[in-house]
Amino acid sequence: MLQIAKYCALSALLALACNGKTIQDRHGPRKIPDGLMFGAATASYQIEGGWDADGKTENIWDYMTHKNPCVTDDCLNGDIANDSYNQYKRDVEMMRELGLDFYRFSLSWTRILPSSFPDKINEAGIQYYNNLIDEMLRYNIEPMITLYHWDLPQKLQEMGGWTNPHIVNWFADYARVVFEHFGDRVKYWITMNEPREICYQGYGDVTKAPKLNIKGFAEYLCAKNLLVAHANAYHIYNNEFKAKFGGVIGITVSAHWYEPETENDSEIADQTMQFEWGQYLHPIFSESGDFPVSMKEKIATKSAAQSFARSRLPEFTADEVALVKGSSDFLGLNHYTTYLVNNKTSDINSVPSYYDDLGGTRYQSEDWKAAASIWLKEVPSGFYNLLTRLRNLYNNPTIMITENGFSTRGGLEDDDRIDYYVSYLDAMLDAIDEGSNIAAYAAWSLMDNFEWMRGYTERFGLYEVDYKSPQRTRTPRKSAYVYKQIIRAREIDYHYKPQMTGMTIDTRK
Ligand code: GBH
Repeated sequence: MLQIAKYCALSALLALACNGKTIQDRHGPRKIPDGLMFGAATASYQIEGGWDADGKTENIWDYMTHKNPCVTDDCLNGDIANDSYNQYKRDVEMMRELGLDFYRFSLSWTRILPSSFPDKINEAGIQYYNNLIDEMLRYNIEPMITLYHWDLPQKLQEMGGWTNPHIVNWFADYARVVFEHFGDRVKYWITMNEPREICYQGYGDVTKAPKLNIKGFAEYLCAKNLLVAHANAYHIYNNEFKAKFGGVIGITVSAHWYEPETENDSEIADQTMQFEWGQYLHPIFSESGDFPVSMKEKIATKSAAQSFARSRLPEFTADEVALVKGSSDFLGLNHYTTYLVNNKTSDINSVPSYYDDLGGTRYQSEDWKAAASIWLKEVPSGFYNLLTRLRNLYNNPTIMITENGFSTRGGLEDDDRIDYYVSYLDAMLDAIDEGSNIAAYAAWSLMDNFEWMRGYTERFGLYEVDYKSPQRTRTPRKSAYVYKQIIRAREIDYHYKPQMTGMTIDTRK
């Protein structure tokens, strides 16, 4: 079978020429290897609502959107969102319709621990997650839980949040409560969703809560503390729960592929990847541990030239390097898109800052098919290239694709989303054929949800959500029928045309 995506991977130019052709050029259906699990993902603040229900207290997204509603594009927030706090049975019904093997969702810290700490455990919060987990298990759908998907307790933020080194204990205490309550039934754990987005966007920029914008400092303090906090949770699970329950635990990073514009740009492309995702993966998955050497050197050199007394990137102690190294049973990967990179240093970066420390310029080609989100273009060859790079860099780790997806402005006929999913799955199968060890794939998202600063203006769902209806009625899009067919047939049929009527529950479940 001709594997177009592979040839498209050769250069940025070829990628432009090849992108989008993959599907038409295929003939017969393509088999999915046995054992690969299919799922869909969501996150607590994006779907639950019930922001102050039954004892839950404010997190940083509640606080920020209440204080300044128009911080989001549509001035809306997650107070009600998809009302999954009440509609969870419908959510599980959708998982059954799709025939999912697993569902990835996250827990709201302040729903479980209203004081942020384990002095008071909120039984109503525990009950909600027990109900959801038990409903899923009734139908053989594996829960995959993310402990932290961005909704930090506001109280902890007021004490510095991820920049306060004490958070490594606060997070560990929260994690232990979670494992104690749900560990008997949940076998897949993710500590953090997307450290770079937490630290850079929230602390070094204004594109996520808490919008701290302390550039060139706060994002690096956050990175170090977050990695130690993650490692603490990993070791708690390993030492206190694993023998009893037998699950696995890892971390999820977001990783774009960065394609050098010309041969002369390959070094800056590599460094961009070291800054963007190597910063979090190298300490855990490399042989040596610690932040990537090139990153440490770049920031130390800049810091010295700027007359700082020490590098703005904090150092790990030898004990911390050892604690963090190897602290993941698998590599959780969120992948959406690709950028081109060149050496031209942009002078719009403030000094000091993460982007000034890194250098170079990133952009996307106008020829790539665009999603509704400004940052998201369809480049399946980038997925193949990224998976190949991760296989080679980190000794072929077990990878769980914990998010992949495409945004529209809404509507049930989402052929662009279908095209994206099919071509990205195809690229993933190319990497598997060459030896990548991929255990799971989750679509982002099960349903439309609160898209952070974009509010409800961008839609990622396999199911459309009607935000005007009190029940937040969910309706399958065309892509839901296609995803269901891929899971049921365990093959990609490039010519499958769904009827889009009579969504039923797969009898297998
Ligand atoms: C995921 O991040 C999140 O885990 C998920 O919660 C979210 O709903 C989903 O993406 C869709 O966005 O605004 O121009 O600064 C994906 C990685 C990296 C994508 C940062 C958005 C922001 C670009 N994200 N990027 S910009």
